[in-house]
Amino acid sequence: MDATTVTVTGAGGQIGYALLFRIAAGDMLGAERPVRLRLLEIPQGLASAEGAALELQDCAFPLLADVEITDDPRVAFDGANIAMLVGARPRSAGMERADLLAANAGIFGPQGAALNAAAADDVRVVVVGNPANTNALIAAASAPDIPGERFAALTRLDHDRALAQLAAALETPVAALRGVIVWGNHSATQFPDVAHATVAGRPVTDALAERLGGSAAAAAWLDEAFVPRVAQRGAEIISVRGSSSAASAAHAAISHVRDLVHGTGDGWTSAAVLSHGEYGVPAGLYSSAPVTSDGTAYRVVDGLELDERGRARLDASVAELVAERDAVRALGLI
Ligand code: NAX
Repeated sequence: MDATTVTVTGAGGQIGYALLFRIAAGDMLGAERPVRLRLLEIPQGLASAEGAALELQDCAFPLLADVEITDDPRVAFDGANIAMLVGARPRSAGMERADLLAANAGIFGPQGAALNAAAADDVRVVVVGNPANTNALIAAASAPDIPGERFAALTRLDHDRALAQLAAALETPVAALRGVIVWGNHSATQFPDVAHATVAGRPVTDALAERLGGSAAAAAWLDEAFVPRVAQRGAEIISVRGSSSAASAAHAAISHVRDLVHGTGDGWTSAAVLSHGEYGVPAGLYSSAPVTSDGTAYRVVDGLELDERGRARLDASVAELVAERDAVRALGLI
């Protein structure tokens, strides 16, 4: 079987360290598929990526065909079938939102252009680095020859966090849950939605109402406990662990690509994909939605009902995405 070229940016960082070994082990593309890893770093991060490459070698992974490390995006994306854009500029003290967007446009614009010039015809891109949705927008805008549907921003971690919180509240295995959705931006405005979710085939809202003593109590738990817990879980991890989510983010990125290339089967998952206007989200934004894949691309599951509460929450998150897009436009970055 031909090797698949997987490019990981920010490969010397903590998510990179949790990601590379699982890709090389076959967790993402399958136990039959050889992989060629291309690791992109900035000069200060090269030594860390080189160290990870030495350890990859020491694992003697049967599927790992090759590892190349570079600080040149054109080299890193040469022939890339899968591009995982993890490296980003974090917010530093005193940085305004416009500065953060501009700094990241300075990363994701050139990377989009390099993807456009060098990647394989079938390239699929997932953006992990924050602000992920708008970074995906910038990268896609800089890659005019690559269909915008090939880009996505990761909201699978939010989706998995929502599943885990529900499973804990209902004292049920995660495997019994279906139909959770994360809408909007990968930020505190995201909307983890259970309106279509089921537990062992039964509406989650009914199961919650039974457990919590009525539908008003269930609605209050969703608004006051569930949604904020999921949306602010990243901050909770930082406060407990002392650094941001790494292994769980890497796992979510692996799951995102695995389900994209192997298909979602009979369920859906969540990813921030290019909007064509579904659910009133302005076309051209990358907004999280329920998605399925047949093994070629993620597509939005259209036609689900959004109640008034859901509509308001999605609108608020989309307003934030519109503001980010407008700020990037005002800076002449897209
Ligand atoms: P680290 O700071 O550990 O690693 C980032 C790495 O990226 C560093 O080694 C840095 O040298 C490298 N880098 C910076 N600019 C680069 C460039 N232009 N080209 C190539 N590499 C570059 O951060 P880590 O914890 O790995 O997080 C990476 C990104 O993921 C951050 O933006 C973070 O906010 C984001 N996250 C996104 C999540 C999601 O669900 N979408 C969840 C986890 C995480 O917060």
